[in-house]
Amino acid sequence: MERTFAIIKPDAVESRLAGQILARIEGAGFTVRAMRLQHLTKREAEGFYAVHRERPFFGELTEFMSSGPCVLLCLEAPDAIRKWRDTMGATDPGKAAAGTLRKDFGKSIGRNATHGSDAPDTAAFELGYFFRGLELV
Ligand code: 3AN
Repeated sequence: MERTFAIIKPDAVESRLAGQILARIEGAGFTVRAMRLQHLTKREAEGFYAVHRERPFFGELTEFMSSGPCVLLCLEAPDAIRKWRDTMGATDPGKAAAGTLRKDFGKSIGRNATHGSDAPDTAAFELGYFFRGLELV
């Protein structure tokens, strides 16, 4: 079993798509191990995306991620990190494969409905950034 960190981003929550996305998560075979609705501050979003600090879209990204509540999730499944990336689809919804969450629910490369860790080390950092050990038992 493996765990990964996922976010249902503010665009999807605002559009009342969180329930549909959660149904797709469970339908794909993930177990939800932790979940919380949270409106991030700009500073919290900047800390989360610190690896992207030098990217030209860092300001836009952190503004957007702190623009409204999102759903924070710990998902568990065999090969969860890769499986969740496959379920989300490509970063740009215009390039995402048919049947993926970003294809179906994403609006643009920034407003792309969901986030997922890209490797075991980032999953560990991201889960630890948002969830206490007690919430992940
Ligand atoms: P992914 O989330 O698929 O791993 P990355 O690591 O390329 O994608 O991008 C990190 C975050 O930055 C994503 N949440 C994505 O929505 C956002 N992002 C990527 N490129 C742009 C862009 N050109 N403009 C705005 N936001 C972007």
